[in-house]
Amino acid sequence: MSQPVIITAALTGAEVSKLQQPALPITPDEIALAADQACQAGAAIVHVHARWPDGTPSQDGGLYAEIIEKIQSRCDVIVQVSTGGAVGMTAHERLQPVMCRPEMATLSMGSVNFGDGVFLNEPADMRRFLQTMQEQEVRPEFEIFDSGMLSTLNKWIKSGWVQCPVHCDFVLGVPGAMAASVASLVFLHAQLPPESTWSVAGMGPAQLQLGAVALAMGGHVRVGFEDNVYFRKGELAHSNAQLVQRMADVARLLERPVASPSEARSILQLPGLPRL
Ligand code: KMH
Ligand code: ZN
Repeated sequence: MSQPVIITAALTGAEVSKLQQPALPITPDEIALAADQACQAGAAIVHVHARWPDGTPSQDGGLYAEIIEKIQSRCDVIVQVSTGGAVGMTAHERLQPVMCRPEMATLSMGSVNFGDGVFLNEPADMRRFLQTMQEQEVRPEFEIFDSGMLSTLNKWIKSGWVQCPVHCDFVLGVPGAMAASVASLVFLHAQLPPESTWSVAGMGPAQLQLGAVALAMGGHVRVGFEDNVYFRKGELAHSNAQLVQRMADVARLLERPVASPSEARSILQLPGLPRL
């Protein structure tokens, strides 16, 4: 039997608006409900961004604490907070959710153009993010938007700052970053550190297409409104759970069982809850 696939649901993101996707979860209650529904549909991890009630992206620690508590009171899903936040936020602002000690947090491995903006990740800030995650025992998911970012991660491993195995997420198709193509995925996959686990987050239609490729390659998959608001061309998805459910169905067709949160913890070697 093939290894179970970990499906991550990226529920909200920092860029998508309710105008683009009316079902976008914004408040802590909406995010917790969306996390629960995504978990029931097969997500083992939820990637969380917070928003203020008017939809503005926020990295406020109190808001994240409320979201995490509400998610955990509903289901056992692994909570992965964003430290990417939104373009233009300071590193100090972005790091706040790590202090809530979730099981996982993202760590973007370099700077990249991001649409009309620049997603800035200075080396000293990245090191501080890593150190804080290590101190707080929060497992990083290394976000790779371009190939130089994977070279940097390999250098960190060589320097002994990071121990293998690591978990990477290839974020493909952001305008300004690496294309959402099979060639990109295969190229990056060949440079992964030994024993790594990895997932792919394809933007737009590539969410389904590269997700299917990752399933065939033995990788894991991220779906959800942060990266794609459509179910198919011209038809909005009606929930994050719908996108998770479809990927879970494709996985089963390809004979990849869908990992529960506890199976995902064992694949990723996470110590598990409780965290206090
Ligand atoms: N919103 C992007 C600028 C992350 O969550 O860590 C960065 C991002 C990455 O979404
Ligand atoms: Zn994100």
